[in-house]
Amino acid sequence: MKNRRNVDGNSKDEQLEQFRTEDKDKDLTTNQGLKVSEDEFSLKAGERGPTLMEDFHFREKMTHFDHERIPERVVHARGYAAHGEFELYESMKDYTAAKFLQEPGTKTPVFVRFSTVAGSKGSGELARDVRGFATKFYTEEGNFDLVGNNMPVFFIQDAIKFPDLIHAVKPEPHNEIPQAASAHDTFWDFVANNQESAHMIMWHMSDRAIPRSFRMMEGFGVHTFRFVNEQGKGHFVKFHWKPKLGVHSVVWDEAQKINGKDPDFHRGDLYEAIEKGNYPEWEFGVQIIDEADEDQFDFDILDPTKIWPEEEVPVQIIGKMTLNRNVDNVFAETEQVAFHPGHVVPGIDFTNDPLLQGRLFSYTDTQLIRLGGPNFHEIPINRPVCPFHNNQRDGYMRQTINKGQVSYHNNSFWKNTPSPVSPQNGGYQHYQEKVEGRKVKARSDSFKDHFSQAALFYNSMSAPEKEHIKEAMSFELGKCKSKDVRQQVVDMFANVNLDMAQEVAENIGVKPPETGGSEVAKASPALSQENTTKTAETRTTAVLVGEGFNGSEVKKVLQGLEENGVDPVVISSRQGMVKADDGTEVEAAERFDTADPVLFDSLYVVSGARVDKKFQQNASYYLQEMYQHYKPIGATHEGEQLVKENEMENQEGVITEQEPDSFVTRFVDAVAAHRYWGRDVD
Ligand code: HDE
Repeated sequence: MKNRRNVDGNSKDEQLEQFRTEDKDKDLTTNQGLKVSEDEFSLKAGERGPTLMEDFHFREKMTHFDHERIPERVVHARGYAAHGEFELYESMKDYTAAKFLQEPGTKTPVFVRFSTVAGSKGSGELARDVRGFATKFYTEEGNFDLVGNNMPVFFIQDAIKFPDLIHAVKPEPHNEIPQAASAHDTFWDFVANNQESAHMIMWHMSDRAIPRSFRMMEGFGVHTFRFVNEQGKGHFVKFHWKPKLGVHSVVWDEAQKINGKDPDFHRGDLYEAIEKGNYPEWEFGVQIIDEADEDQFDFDILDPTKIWPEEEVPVQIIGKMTLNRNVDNVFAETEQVAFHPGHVVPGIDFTNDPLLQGRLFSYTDTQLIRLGGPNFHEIPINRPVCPFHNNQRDGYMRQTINKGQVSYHNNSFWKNTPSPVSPQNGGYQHYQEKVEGRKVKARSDSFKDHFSQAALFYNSMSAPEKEHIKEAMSFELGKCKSKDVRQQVVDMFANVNLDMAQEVAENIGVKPPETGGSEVAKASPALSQENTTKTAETRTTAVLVGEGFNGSEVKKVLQGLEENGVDPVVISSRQGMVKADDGTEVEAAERFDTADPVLFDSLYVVSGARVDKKFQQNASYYLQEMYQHYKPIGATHEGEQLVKENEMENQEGVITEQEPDSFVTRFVDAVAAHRYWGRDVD
């Protein structure tokens, strides 16, 4: 296989092309290339006799099938990925020597895998959970993996606690319940007894844990990394992905229903968006702190349970990532991709964040068991697009045929090649940080404030976001059987906000804490989703159309919605053509029962002159659900009557209007507003 030096946005695709195969219209053969004449019946001694050992075709087919599964990831098992490219806007030359961050306009191929953390490979995607956001940059200097999450902090400060955290959140070992959920005793017992989790729990209880779409999540490198420039000078850096569509979520009741109606909701959304050419985009941002300013903050900048508030350390936008191609084969690409925070390029280095340090060990180790040996870098999706040569040899499934006599260093036969490369010529050199200290198993005092930023987060939330946090906490703790755990947790969160803890305590039947509260009064507006980009682009609307609808006007509305980037899906009592009185027809892509209101962002009720009672009941169910979930509702023609019957006329975010053009304008604005939190739905 030829590797290339000049990397552009297509380099990875071209490399993968060598491994793709088309089976369509081909002869059926065994894996040895032998043409097969019969694939329905095994070889038997007589038509009703036993199967014979010599049936090599049967044995090969069955054995391969028997070995088809590999272990799922111990965390982040449920994931979905896509290809794309990263384009640099702003040179980072002053801060880093990384080649892909030098020249504005440079394009680097990327592969991104999103995931939930706790659930198994087949679990529902709308679990209340952190989302993985892992990006592999295939640069000309080797792969750089930014293995991040959609939340900027983490539950623990030291990697040695990771197995404990994951054991606590995974289904409980004695009964393997519950799947893909943190709402159970062991998780909350862990929280109460590991109070460094406080800040992350606030994020976990917030709307961030139930994203509307992978396309509408932020991504964070979480740890403090280090940029190192050509001169060897270092800067602390944090990485951010900011979605062009803004950061959006669903509400908890919806999330639970979506898990039943469409457990593939997030992957389906990403796949369809890419197939339709609505390529998701994120801007890439960096926060940079000078080494001299390391101690200038009221938190330790190496503590992974802390953010650097954007108002104190601005996020500089330096590039854009676009996902523009779905995978050809989920197992080959999405399942076999192996990320590792230790995959870095010259100019990017680590810091002493103890969580990051531990991750550097774990990721290779886990691939060895998951992918079955040390050659996982040869799997097509994992190969760098630049050449790689060393003296590592053999192992299970080795594919490279290394020619020649030498596989050691130093050697005279090959004049010491493959030879190390000087840092001036692109050889990786670890940052020469001066380190002194005793060997201790201890936590730094500067890592001991667990509540200030948890309070900062809560202070930064809008009123509805605060409500959601209290509801989420009440739900999760309400699912804990142990009253003692419930009590410990509310007592702990009294340190974040006393009112919040008291309200939750009232809900879950434990004693409201009497003292507590935080002295932190400041807020970081950047943390609230109320302040994010809002747009109607790519939002979906369920359009309920019945027999005898007003053909020409409704067609005009549907066209108007599409022109404004809204994606209408026509739903009726039956799939197929629905007839208007003027002879116009629209096609219902879904029936009431194959779709569901929780699967759409908004509702447009048309109804029709000849709809039956059942249609009206279904439409009322859609109206009620949409209303309860604060979503935009529009109605024209007979639909207006249904809105009246459901007592929703003139309510917030409910648009009734006959004139098609002005209906489109008003409805699109409502769709762009996303949710109407002012509705009284309790
Ligand atoms: Fe991971 N994590 N992690 N993690 N992580 C894995 O590696 C681990 C942490 C993250 O789509 C595993 O290949 C330790 C933080 C993502 O393939 C494993 C610690 C962050 C993915 C592992 C952490 C992450 C993983 C399991 C504590 C955000 C999925 C399968 C120090 C910055 C990548 C695998 C994909 C996966 C270990 C904490 C992100 C076991 C020990 C913090 C996005 O190696």
